[in-house]
Amino acid sequence: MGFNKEKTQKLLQDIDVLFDQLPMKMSAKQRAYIKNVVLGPALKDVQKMIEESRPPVMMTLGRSGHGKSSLINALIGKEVAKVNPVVPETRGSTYYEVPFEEYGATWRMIDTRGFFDVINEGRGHREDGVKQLKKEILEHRPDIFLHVINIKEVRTMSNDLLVMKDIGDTLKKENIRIPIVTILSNVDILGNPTLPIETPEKQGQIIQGMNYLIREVFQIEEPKVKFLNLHHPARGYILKGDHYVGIIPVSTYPDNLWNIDTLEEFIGEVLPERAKLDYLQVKNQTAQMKKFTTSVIKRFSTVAGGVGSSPIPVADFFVITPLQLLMIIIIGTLSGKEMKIETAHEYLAAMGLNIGAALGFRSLAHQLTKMIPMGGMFISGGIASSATYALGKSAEMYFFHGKVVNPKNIKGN
Ligand SMILES: Nc1nc2c(ncn2[C@@H]2O[C@H](COP(=O)(O)OP(=O)(O)OP(=O)(O)O)[C@@H](O)[C@H]2O)c(=O)[nH]1
Ligand SMILES: [Mg+2]
Repeated sequence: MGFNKEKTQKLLQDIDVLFDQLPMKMSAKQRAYIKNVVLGPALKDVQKMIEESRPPVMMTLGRSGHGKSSLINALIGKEVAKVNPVVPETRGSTYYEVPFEEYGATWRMIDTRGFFDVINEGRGHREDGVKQLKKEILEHRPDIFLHVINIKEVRTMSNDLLVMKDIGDTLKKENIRIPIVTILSNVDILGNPTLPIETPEKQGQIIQGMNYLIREVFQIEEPKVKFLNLHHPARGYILKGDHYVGIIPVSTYPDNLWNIDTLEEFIGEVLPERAKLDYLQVKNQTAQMKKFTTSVIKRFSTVAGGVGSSPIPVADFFVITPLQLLMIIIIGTLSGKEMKIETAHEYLAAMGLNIGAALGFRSLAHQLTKMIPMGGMFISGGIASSATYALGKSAEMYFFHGKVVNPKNIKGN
């Protein structure tokens, strides 16, 4: 199961429910303090992060028949866009609102009509076509362009580039920057179609195709190009340009998908922060989701540091414990666990802490302090913060990598 945004959001809105799950035995005053001063700010912060996230908006561009609709289907993992071998299939732009119910997430995909039609409908029409395309771009404000080019046609791309330049100029005037990922499709049927894509011969042809595009079509200088994967140069290039950010070869043919995972990961990196959560939770990408976790850990550590800004006696360390438990639960949730106290228990048990139902809250706090490095009788803000950070990192290693690492062995932030 993956991280479910809607469900998590609902749970976060109901602090009381979560709070009641924590093993608390304390006075009403203590309870109010923890709730309002300690947990409140941290929860609000995470809640805000989730609330502000929105569906990613991805727009395909490219000539008719080059594989725009096939790409959309490959990314979504099922057929939503019509695919047709001969007749231009996508006539006007098609807008897809793609719900992923199991994750409570949504993607927005706009499958545009082919450039080819736009360019070849005679002078007047061409202008109209590009104008229409620009109108749609400004209307939908995509986070990313997926420019699909059949790898066999890289040599005939000058018309496409004119359209791209035209679009680029318009966006510049409006002060909008939309990164373009160039996707070279049809690599499976490049050269000898019976050869598997991973053969050296085929990989060489793919690299040739990418190089041609870079040198002759984009005319980008070598230093601005980097391999996406050093061990597999044919998986794609990163471009250090303002607009063109990468070239990724793929096969979107359903029976012979290739390199879609590289593309998926790359899109995850290029999307703006706000659009990432909805995208990543669907793709369940550990590496990317961890970036999210990192910011959760930082936020919780900061709040813990604030609580300890007037030194608190070690004996009172328990005021931070709920905060830390909650952080562990949220990290577990981001990794795909359920948002409940048992998720924290699972981690603590793996660390060798036995959290039976009968265990009092103070004794849990006491056990936690033993796991976390701190000397002396008082906890300063700095220690509260770095201890919380170490605990978060340890929980992250456990939930994301199944590794048991004592927070004591984690160096500070
Ligand atoms: N073998 C192979 N065929 C592909 C690939 N991508 C697309 N095709 C085929 O090419 C044809 C056209 O693909 P579409 O995805 O419909 O192309 P499109 O860009 O959406 O075309 P329009 O909607 O007309 O603009 C279909 O028969 C696809 O199956 C690929 O990577 N490999
Ligand atoms: Mg299409």
